[in-house]
Amino acid sequence: MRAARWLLPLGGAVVLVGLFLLLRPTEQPEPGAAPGSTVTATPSARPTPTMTPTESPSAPDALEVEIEVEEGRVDVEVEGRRLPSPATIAVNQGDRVSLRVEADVTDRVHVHGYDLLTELSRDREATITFRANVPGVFEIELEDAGQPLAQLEVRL
Ligand SMILES: [Cu+2]
Repeated sequence: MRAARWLLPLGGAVVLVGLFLLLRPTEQPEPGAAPGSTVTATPSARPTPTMTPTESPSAPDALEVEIEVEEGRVDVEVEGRRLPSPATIAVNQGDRVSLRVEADVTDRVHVHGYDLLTELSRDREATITFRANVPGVFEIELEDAGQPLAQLEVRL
């Protein structure tokens, strides 16, 4: 019976210490990890999506196509390489194409589908630069003579 008397206050002390230890850790995280840190984190989340110089109009990455018409004969070169005739100029959708046509006649160059029309003559070559956005196969022709120069194939 004596032992029980000792145990009672001792047990009370253990409970108090236990409560103290339980309460301490719950109080610590509250002020520390609180709303302050989450609020300051969000504003810097998406910065500077403005620096993309890809759509410059003077982009030098255009595919160079040269067409030469002489005495009815047509030569087509892409990036300096001669295509077998009749020529099919294959590009990927979205490519920029720089088309230069020289001829010994006065006529107009017509890029079908894109409906681009440019005059040319013996002393004046035609230059047509465009972005091949429309997929398909289109004729490039000397409009007035009705003479096909090449097919333009725009692949997806
Ligand atoms: Cu035409």
